[in-house]
Amino acid sequence: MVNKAISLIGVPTDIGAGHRGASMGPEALRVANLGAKLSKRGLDVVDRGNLQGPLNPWQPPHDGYRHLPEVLAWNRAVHEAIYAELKDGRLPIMLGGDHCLAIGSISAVARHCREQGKQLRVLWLDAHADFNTADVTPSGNIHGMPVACLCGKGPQELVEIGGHVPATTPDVFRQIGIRSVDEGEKRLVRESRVSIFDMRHVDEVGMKRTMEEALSDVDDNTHLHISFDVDFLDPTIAPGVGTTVRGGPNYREAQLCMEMIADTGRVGSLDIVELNPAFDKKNQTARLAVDLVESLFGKSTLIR
Ligand code: B3U
Ligand code: MN
Ligand code: MN
Repeated sequence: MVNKAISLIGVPTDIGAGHRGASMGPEALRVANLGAKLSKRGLDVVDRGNLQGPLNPWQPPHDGYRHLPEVLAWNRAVHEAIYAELKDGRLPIMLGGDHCLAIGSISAVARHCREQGKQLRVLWLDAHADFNTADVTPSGNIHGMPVACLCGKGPQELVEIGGHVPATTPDVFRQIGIRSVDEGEKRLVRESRVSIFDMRHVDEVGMKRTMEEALSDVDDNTHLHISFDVDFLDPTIAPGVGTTVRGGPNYREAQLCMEMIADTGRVGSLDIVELNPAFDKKNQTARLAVDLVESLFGKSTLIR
């Protein structure tokens, strides 16, 4: 059974992104009624409001990283907030914000799992592998680097968030929906052996088999963390993100993906990131994200 005590934590920043606007993500998700929709499903939802951190100075990269001190400050705040909720026995949902914030959230989840003797699995739903390092990044944007950082490849201060280095290992990740990986990043991903179910795989075997494979070793001792980058979805249904990449899952594929994760009953924490209202139309992408999160928490189209 999924934990019914849910805490929403807004993290209004675009500090790691290549476009401004993901800082408005938390409010767009609230306007799309995320809290009320989950409450209606019988969940006990508390909105903790927003974390605070530095403004975006919009500077070019230094030594391969953009805004490293600010990214560090936001991620430290995220780590503490997410860890506190888990320690309190609650299920945190981080309302991003850009994907660099997953360094803080997942390092906190990993710390909690280590202390509780739980097996951590991270389902990384994204168009991108987010495995860049300073040496290979085309942009210096840290939202393209969180998986590498969590696996110990990155600037020391970020890699050390949460105290345990590395915070996680590549084998905890299952990446789904991937279709845009930079050249140098491809080599890193192959060397690290992160398990990737890219769109070619989804096209060939379908979402059903993809999810069966991605969830195959989930057991009663598994804590599932879902890191939902909204650019996972096809841009025709989800235009409200900074970096659209065509050829993503359509509505029904995305819905099945969420329903199959829900069926495990092992969801323990969630990030919703990269939603960018500045690129959206009438909040449709936020509303779609909320709809899919409802599926993740058990809303089902099943009749039988
Ligand atoms: N891989 C590119 C682009 C990118 C990564 N994540 C997003 N965009 N959202 C980079 O800049 O690292
Ligand atoms: Mn991402
Ligand atoms: Mn992405």
